[in-house]
This record gives sequence, structure tokens and C-alpha cells, in this order.
Amino acid sequence: MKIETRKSFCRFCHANCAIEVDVADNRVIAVRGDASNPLFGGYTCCKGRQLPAQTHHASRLLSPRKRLPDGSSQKISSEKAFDEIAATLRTLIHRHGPRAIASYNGSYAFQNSTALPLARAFHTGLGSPSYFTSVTIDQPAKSYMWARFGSWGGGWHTFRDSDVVMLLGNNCFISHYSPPGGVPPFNPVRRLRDAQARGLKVICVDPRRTEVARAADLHLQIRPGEDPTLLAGIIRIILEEGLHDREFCAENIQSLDALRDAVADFTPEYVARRCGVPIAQVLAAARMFARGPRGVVSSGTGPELAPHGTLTEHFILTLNAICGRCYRQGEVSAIPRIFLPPVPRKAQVHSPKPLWGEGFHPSRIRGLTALAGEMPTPTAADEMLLPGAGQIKALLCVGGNPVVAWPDQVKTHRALRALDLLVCVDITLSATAKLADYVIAPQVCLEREDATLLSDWWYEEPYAFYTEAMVTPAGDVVNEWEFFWELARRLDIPLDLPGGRLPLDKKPTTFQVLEMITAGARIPLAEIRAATRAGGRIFEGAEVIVQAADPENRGRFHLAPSGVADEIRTLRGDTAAEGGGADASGRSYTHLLVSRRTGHFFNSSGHHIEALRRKGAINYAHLHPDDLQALRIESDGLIEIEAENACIVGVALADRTVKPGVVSMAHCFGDVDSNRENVREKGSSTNRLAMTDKYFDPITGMVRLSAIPVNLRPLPDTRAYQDSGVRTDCGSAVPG
Ligand SMILES: Nc1nc2c(c(=O)[nH]1)N[C@H]1C(S)=C(S)[C@@H](COP(=O)(O)OP(=O)(O)OC[C@H]3O[C@@H](n4cnc5c(=O)[nH]c(N)nc54)[C@H](O)[C@@H]3O)O[C@H]1N2
Ligand SMILES: Nc1nc2c(c(=O)[nH]1)N[C@H]1C(S)=C(S)[C@@H](COP(=O)(O)OP(=O)(O)OC[C@H]3O[C@@H](n4cnc5c(=O)[nH]c(N)nc54)[C@H](O)[C@@H]3O)O[C@H]1N2
Ligand code: SF4
Ligand SMILES: [Mo]
Repeated sequence: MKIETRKSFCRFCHANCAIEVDVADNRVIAVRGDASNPLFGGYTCCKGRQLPAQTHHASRLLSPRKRLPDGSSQKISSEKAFDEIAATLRTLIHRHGPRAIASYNGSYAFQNSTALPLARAFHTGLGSPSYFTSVTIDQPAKSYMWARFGSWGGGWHTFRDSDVVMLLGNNCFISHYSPPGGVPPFNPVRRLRDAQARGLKVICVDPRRTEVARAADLHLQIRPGEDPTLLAGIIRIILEEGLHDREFCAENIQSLDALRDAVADFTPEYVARRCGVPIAQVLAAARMFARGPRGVVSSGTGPELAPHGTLTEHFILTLNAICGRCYRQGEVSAIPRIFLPPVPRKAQVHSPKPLWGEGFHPSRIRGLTALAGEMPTPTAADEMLLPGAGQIKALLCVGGNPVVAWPDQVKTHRALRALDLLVCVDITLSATAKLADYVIAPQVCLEREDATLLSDWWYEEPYAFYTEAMVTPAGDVVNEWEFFWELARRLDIPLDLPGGRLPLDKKPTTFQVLEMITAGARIPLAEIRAATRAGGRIFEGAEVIVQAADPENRGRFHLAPSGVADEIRTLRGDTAAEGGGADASGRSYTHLLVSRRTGHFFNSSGHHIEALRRKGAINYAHLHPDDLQALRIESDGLIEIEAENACIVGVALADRTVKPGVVSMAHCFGDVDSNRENVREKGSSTNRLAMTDKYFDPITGMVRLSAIPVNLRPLPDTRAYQDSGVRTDCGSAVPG
């Protein structure tokens, strides 16, 4: 057997680590880090090294499946599946209008550079606003709030040359997720250590003593959901002690006094008490951050999934702005974005220009609107269930798993089953794909060519990589762009990309599609392809220098835009936060359930790979040992976790890194049938405890997916439970 070694990049997650791939007989034999790569230097994680298993797994779908009336499914060819899906879509469009056709593009739609642009083009061409992505159940405030605040043309400081970084709820050693200014996801442990060796100070804010917290200079073990309280307090200290960049503020900021007034009540004593951290730490964090002189504060998912995520992001922008943390004229701006057209970066504020509200597509749900071109995913199930004009009748779900990822599992399940048509593009029969009328089988990453468009968001250097497919796809599988193209062709829907309209009469190649997506890029795709045949590289000379401001520019950051003062008052008035956490009816709870990630799975992906399962197959409920003792729960024992709307069963795990009063659990486990009998095999569906119609953000529609108030109770193990006669409604399967 002849083994050939080729270079590529991993797309199990967004980090796009450079890899060497051993191929024999059109099979992927092994994957390891490419030590010669200038950025990654041989780094990979356990998931990437399992790409061979992901590619050739027995459970992988190698052809589409169609569901039969009796609930079973049978193989169908892609051509026939597309014909039938298109025919149903045509009827639905005719009957209910284009808005009835929705797509949800989950995490794996982001992992293929052609998927999202084609999904968007499909919606635009069809005239359907019902375009949803995982962004609006992830970090929508980060994606959109700059538009209310204003942005800095030259770019905010990044990790590269910062003297201090403050990371709130971002455990990048495990997640490889770098929020703006965070640790780049390329060997993050080494990157952080190297930066600390040059003097970087790290402040970590997390209810858990995470891997990052242990490496930090200062760890504030905050009470979940209190990030905006802490940030308000830090802003107040910085302004009171005059530690802000006065000159920068005078030139670039408006309504500093209004903000100062709004945070006046957030004294260090109050903030420390409410956040559950020592006053000395609040003061130290404020002063350490303000000292800089360069630096950045940023948050991961934790604070965004908790209540007040929009306000948290507003305070993050505020803190960076009042400390003047942006690249100035003549400096090298960060994140060059090679795949975007060159736009001059100027040392000036671009005034706010909201991307939601009036003038954007109204949602029928909770008074929300589209955010730029996307509708809020927490409303998707409601849009399927609420009768009337605009009701969603068909969902095209690409690389996502709503049953376990969306808030309110019971409602989600009901909504998906109420659809006239559910199509999933998924490599396996996921919790959602099992409900689908058709499952389309996609190519996996090593079967398709692609370029590093996604990780272009994180490269501080002008780095790029174009990879060919490593193996020829086995079976009747399609690239995600082909899914949209095949439907568009049958329905005669124009697909417009930055490079023009895609031909529908003759199928383009994937390279041509990628070229049209990246049209006008700073370095043309063909040039990148030619230059990276031997692996990804840094394009010397492609750095971006910050230019002088336009003399007539009058842009200012808006520190107190409409609504912010009210939001701050609401936060200050949230007295429940000082107690154990209570719901709207005043019922109190002992614990707060927070989100986390496991290193060996990617949301619901990878759960079927045996080598990864051996690292821990389920999402334990991590609790401080003192809490376990007080609750009389054994480590590895079953517990009931009860929130305002529902109750699930979990497996407790003693964990000293968790703040007392907190339960830390990963999401995207379990299924609608996850219950006390199978929890040790499937894990728990935490999103059964998330509600969509209470505690939602009025701008983004984001709901509470972290810092969920819960009560805990020990639960006898299965047999004892059945015999004990205690309530049986908890942790039972969702009604079918
Ligand atoms: N409680 C709680 N809820 C959360 C979160 C949380 O932290 N806590 N996190 C939120 C966040 S940040 C996100 S991004 C969402 C995730 O939400 P989703 O994206 O909806 O969920 P995933 O589990 O990532 O779904 C990925 C799907 O893609 C499939 N897949 C794997 N490989 C491929 C491929 O190559 N091609 C295709 N087409 N499909 C593939 C997988 O089998 C899986 O079904 O969940 C959100 N929900
Ligand atoms: N291995 C792996 N990598 C992944 C994923 C995965 O599932 N597995 N998922 C991917 C996805 S979709 C995303 S969006 C990124 C996310 O990347 P990250 O945001 O880094 O995700 P986490 O590792 O969950 O880190 C979130 C942290 O927030 C903390 N936290 C929870 N609630 C609060 C709170 O109220 N306040 C504060 N300050 N902290 C809080 C948690 O304790 C946790 O340590 O990771 C991506 N990378
Ligand atoms: S960090 Fe992400 S890109 Fe890198 S090897 Fe792991 S899964 Fe692949
Ligand atoms: Mo995410």
C-alpha cells in the first residue's frame, strides 16, 4: 500500500490547523500537525487527529435518505432527492410565499467557505427573509453592537502587541475560540505563555477556575451573569481615578458624562458583593487593565449567553474606547483579512449605523427584527408554530442540530415536527436529522477543496492557505454549495455572489464558486492557491497600515445610545441577583447553571467517534465538592436539575474548579429521549431548561443559555428510582 502525504488544514473546528494527511487507496490513514507551518508549527488537538475516523466512520451518511410514512427511512439518490425537495418547495412558495421557506445554518455551515454565501444568495434570490444562523444563539451582541456604538477604522488592539488582556468567559485553551483581541486559536497555550514571557498581563473572569484562569495573572471567580455589573464597576473606577485616555476621549467620544452618571451606583463595594469577588480584585482588575498602555477586553460565549449580553458587549466596547485601545495612524493594523477587498483603514471613528429595528425585516415574534440580513434563531420555532401569513413551512438545516442546540427543546421539537418539509444536510443521523423528511449527505472536509476564509477573522498576520481535496468523495455526497445550487437551478432562483451571478445552466466548479465569493480579495484566490501548494504561508508585505483620518470626519463613539441608560437601571434593579436568583414569580433557586465546552467534542459533533468518546462520553454536571456534600449528592450520582420551565437529569461530578453555587455543563448532549435511563450514555439536554419567551434581549432576541437559575436534588439511580415512588415527570422524554 503506497502512502502519500499531503498538506491541508483541519475543519473540525474554526481554527483551521495546518495538517499533514496520509492517504492510501483513496482513504485517509492519519492526520498530524504540519510542523513546517509558520503559524501552527505542528499544533493540532485530539479532534483534528480523528479526521480519519470522521471521514470513514461506519455511521457516516454516504447517500441521502428519505423518510417514509412509517417513520423509517430509505436511501435515495441526490438527484431524486433534489427533484422532490424542489417540487415541495415550489408548492409551498406558491401557497404561502417565499417567507415560508427558511434555512438554519449551524456551526458546520461556517466550516465550509461556500456554504453561508450560497445560503444567503439563495434567500436573496428567493426573496425569503427567513435566514437563520447559529450566530443568534451564540454571540449576537459581539456581531452587531458595534453598529450602535460606532467602530474604529484602524482596528482595536489585538493580542499581538497588547500589554494586558481581560477575557470574560472565554476558555480558549479548550475552545480555540478567539473573540476580538483574544488569544489566537493557533496553539493558544504556547501563544499565551510566549506573550506572558514578553510581559503580557492576563485577567480572567470566569465562575470556574478554567485552564485559562490557571494561567492568568488575576482570576475573578465571578458569580454567573454579573459581567455587566463588574464592567460597570471597572468603568466607574477608571473614570473616577482618571485612568482613561483623556485626549482620545475628548476627540472621539460623546456622552462620557451620561455614562459616568449611569454607572455611578456601581461602587466597588456593591460590585464586589454582587459579583461574589473580593473588592481588592475589582480594583486590581480595573487598574491593571487601565495601566496598559496597550490592551483589550473581550468576552467569549459565557457572558453573551447569560442575561444582559448586549449591555456586557456595550461595556466592553466602552472600556476599550475610553482607554483608547485602538491602532493609530502609521501603525500596523491587525487582522489583515486577506480574502476581503482592500478597504483603507483610517484612524477615525465611523459613527453608529444600526443594523436592526426600523427598516429591517420585522419578525412576527416578540417585536424583534432582522439583524442585518439574518433573523434571530430563538424565534425560529415560534415562526414555525405561529399560524398566519409568513409562517415557516419548510426548513433547510445545514450543518446544525436544532434539537440539542436551540433553546427550549420541547418547543423546538414540536415546531420541527409541525413543518411540511424538513431537510437536513448532515454527515450523520443527528438528533435533528432523525426527524427530517430528507437528509442530504455532505462531503466531509478532507473531501473538498477550500481556503482559510473562516480563520481569516483571527489571523494577525497576512496568512492564507488554499487546500485541494485530499481524497475523492466516496458515495453520493455533495458540497454544501451544491445543495443550494441544485435547488436554485430547479426553482430558477438567481444566486448572486460578490463576483457576479452563478450560472444555473452549467455547474461551476468549487474553485469557481470560491473565486466568485472572494472576488476583489486583497490577494486573488488563484494567486493564493498557487502560492500555498506546499502549505499555508504568510504573505510578506500584505500588512495593513493605518491611514490618517479624513479631515472632515466627525464620527464619535456613542457611549450612551438610546436604551442603554434604561438597561443599566434594569441591571441595577435586578435585586434577585443579590440573593439566590429568583424567577419572575419570585420562586428562588440555589444554583446557576452555566455553559462550558468539552475539549474532545465540537458541540454535537464527534460524539460518535469512539476515540473521542473514551475521553468522556457525556456532559457531567460539574459541582463544587462542598455543594455536593450539602446536597447529599455523590460524585457520579444522578441529580435532578430543575429550572423554571423544565427539569432534566444529570450526572454529578465533583469539581473544585467550579464556584460554589454554580453547576457547569456542556450543551448539545442528549436528545429528546434523554432521560434518567440513558443519561450515562447520552448525557443531558441542557437546552430543555432554556426559555425563549422570557428573559430575551429586545434587540438580538438572544435568550438565557447560561446563568440559568436551577434547583438540584439527589436522584436514586435507575432501579432504585423506579422503586422509590418519587415523582417521575422529571427527566422523562419529550412527548412525541
Ligand atoms: N445551553 C447552551 N446552548 C448553546 C450553547 C451553549 O454554550 N449553551 N452554544 C451555542 C453556540 S455557541 C452554538 S454555535 C450553537 C451550535 O448550534 P448548531 O450549529 O445547531 O449545533 P452543532 O451541534 O454544532 O451542529 C452541527 C451539526 O453539523 C453536523 N456536521 C458535522 N460535520 C459536518 C459536515 O462536514 N457537514 C455538514 N453539513 N454537517 C456536519 C453534525 O453532525 C451536527 O448535527 O449552539 C448554541 N447553543
Ligand atoms: N472543543 C470544542 N471547541 C469548541 C466548541 C466545542 O463544543 N468544543 N464549540 C465552539 C463554539 S460553537 C464556540 S461559539 C466557541 C466558544 O468558545 P468559548 O466562549 O471560549 O467557550 P467555552 O469554552 O464554553 O468558554 C466559556 C466560558 O464561559 C464561562 N461562563 C459561563 N457563564 C458565564 C458568565 O455568566 N460569566 C462569565 N464571565 N463566564 C461565564 C464558562 O465557565 C466557560 O469557561 O468554542 C468553539 N470551540
Ligand atoms: S483545534 Fe480545531 S482545527 Fe485544530 S486540530 Fe483541533 S479541531 Fe482541528
Ligand atoms: Mo458557537
